[in-house]
Amino acid sequence: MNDNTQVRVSAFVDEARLTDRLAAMARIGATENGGVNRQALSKEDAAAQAQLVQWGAALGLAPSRDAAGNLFLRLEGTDASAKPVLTGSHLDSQPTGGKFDGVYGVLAALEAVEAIVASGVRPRGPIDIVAWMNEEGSRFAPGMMGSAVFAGQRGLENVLAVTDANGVTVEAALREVREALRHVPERELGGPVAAYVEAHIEQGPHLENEGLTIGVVNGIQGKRTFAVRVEGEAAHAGTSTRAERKDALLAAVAMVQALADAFHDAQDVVKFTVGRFEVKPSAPSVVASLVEFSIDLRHPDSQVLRDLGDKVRPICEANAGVCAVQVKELSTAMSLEFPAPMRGLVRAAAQRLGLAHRDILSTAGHDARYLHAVCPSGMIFVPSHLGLTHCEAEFTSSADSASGARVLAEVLSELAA
Ligand code: HGY
Ligand code: MN
Ligand code: MN
Repeated sequence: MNDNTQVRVSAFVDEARLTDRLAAMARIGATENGGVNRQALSKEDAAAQAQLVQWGAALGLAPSRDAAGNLFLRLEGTDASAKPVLTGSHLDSQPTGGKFDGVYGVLAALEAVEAIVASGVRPRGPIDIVAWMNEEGSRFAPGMMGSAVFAGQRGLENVLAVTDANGVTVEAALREVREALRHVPERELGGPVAAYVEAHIEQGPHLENEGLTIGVVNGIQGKRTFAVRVEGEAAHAGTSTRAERKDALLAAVAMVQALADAFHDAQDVVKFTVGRFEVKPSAPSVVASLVEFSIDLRHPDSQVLRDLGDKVRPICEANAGVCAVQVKELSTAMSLEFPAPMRGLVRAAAQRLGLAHRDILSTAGHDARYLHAVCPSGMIFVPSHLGLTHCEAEFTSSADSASGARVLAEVLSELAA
């Protein structure tokens, strides 16, 4: 930044502009109950990316896309040789997602950069706004594909081969999105990054319950995800006896119950979720021949997560009975703590702006997990009304959205100085 860094770039954040853009994005993939269905690499995702590129163009930001489908908008600095500061989140949503998860971080980044431009302060290093490909992992599992490939934590080929429920590969879906954004130039995958900051909704009730505006995110709890496949035999519901059946549904139900019993803790810290449970042929008079279900297991203590996660396979096998079972671990990520200097920047900006804040652990996962492996990273939380998220009722107020963008603008201007 030049010598007028005392200019408070946050003063140029425009609450109405941010609110209008959040509302405009919410119309892309809008569901009838007030949420969004903008799943990764869908036409809605492509439309949201095109909208972001259009807003960036009005600001003179140069768009680019990498081979993993991550989208970037660059504000050039005065020193072209300096490593870029990255800021953003994701545009994809859950099938019945909310209007803020992910997209808030992308639009807060755009708002913060627009405030920096409006302030007249020139960053020394470039600032890249980023929309990571497939953070949510709903259509293509596991999530955080774009940031993991960018950070060299997952191979591009491995990701391109993943298919959705209809057998469409990430590679084929990426081609369609690339076609919709054919005017956006390609860029190298990865590359040096000076720092990464992600603004995100809390996805929990604590900030609102405590009357706070900003969460200084000190870390992200660990998470392990699995895909379980239980194979039995289809049989007639009226003529096949229990003794001769290989009922995949009853075996899968026994596995899920045994896992829930094993992971039950009185402190309610373990997070065990079976969100997807698919039965085939799913016909009322046919004994289930196949069940495929997901496991999402989380805990802030990495050793506990290791110990519990290592029980998944033996518990499934012990409850398979006469059926066959395959357990595949899709992702393994231990708990992490963001570096103190990054947390200090967020905390100091909140203090300067007179915003009530506290340190907070993220129990939700974020792309910042993978950036943390390659550069100093940090996160800024804003309150979620009633903690509601991954649902259509998700809400963050305009005032809180703007406050988060102000903190982000301050932090970015210091990082890119
Ligand atoms: O699942 C998560 O924690 C993130 O919201 N995708
Ligand atoms: Mn998110
Ligand atoms: Mn999410």
